[in-house]
Amino acid sequence: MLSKEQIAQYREQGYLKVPQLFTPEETEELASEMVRVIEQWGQESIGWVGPWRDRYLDEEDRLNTRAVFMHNPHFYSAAWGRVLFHEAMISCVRQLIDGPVQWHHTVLHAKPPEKGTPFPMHQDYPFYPHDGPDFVDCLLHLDDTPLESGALMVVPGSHKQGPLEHVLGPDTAPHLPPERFHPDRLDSVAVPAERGDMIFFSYQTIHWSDCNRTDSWRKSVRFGYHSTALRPVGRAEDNPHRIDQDNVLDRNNNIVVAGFRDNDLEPAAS
Ligand SMILES: O=C(O)CCC(=O)C(=O)O
Repeated sequence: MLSKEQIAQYREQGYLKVPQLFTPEETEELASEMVRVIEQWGQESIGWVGPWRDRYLDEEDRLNTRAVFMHNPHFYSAAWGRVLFHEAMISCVRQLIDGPVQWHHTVLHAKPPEKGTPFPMHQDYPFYPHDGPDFVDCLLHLDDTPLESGALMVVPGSHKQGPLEHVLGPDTAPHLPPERFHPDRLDSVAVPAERGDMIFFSYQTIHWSDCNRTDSWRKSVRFGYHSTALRPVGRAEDNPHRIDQDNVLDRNNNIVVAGFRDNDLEPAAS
């Protein structure tokens, strides 16, 4: 259970760290299963691409950072399927957003030692826009994550501005224009964490993180959950997150993890 103060912090600041939300045993199982998933199915890349790299990295690092991203670890590991219903995590999410809750995504962001990629300032909203604010990202730390390993940095209170215009396009990950939104221009606070800690943040909170310069991996997994009342917006016809015209619910991410989804959809036109 979150305290009133913790809930108030999330509402005011747009983020909240809950130390040791996962027990050491739970984290150990998830971390070792994730290493197995990475070893068998993972692929290294340089990380997010785009013009932002010129503004965040020196010439040598621009092409040499490393990252492993992995969507849907439950495709490979039952432990990662069970965790979607993790009682302590879901009970926190229930306190942060109204009504029944549905799972939206699970994604690993792993920064390998020494050259682990940074992330530019951005909101998560443009990655999966929906028609309301009740969308919580939950970042589970599978490793100790001190500042030097590229800990999460957030801009407190930035979620209150709502969705901001991002640099978009086929050759870039969505990011905020660096002329206005850059760590040199906009203050942010570091949220270092330990293995088993979880950081909750609104998908409208501006955040970023630096390179991992340590000699250890920095792996974290983001779960996205939202109110069942939210609908995806601004998605193309063929986008899997789009609600089907025949009132069939989203096929890919319609797992209700808390409460009951009432049928409030318009009847299909015959
Ligand atoms: O893991 C991080 O440091 C940041 C990842 C990120 O930007 C995100 O989860 O949207």
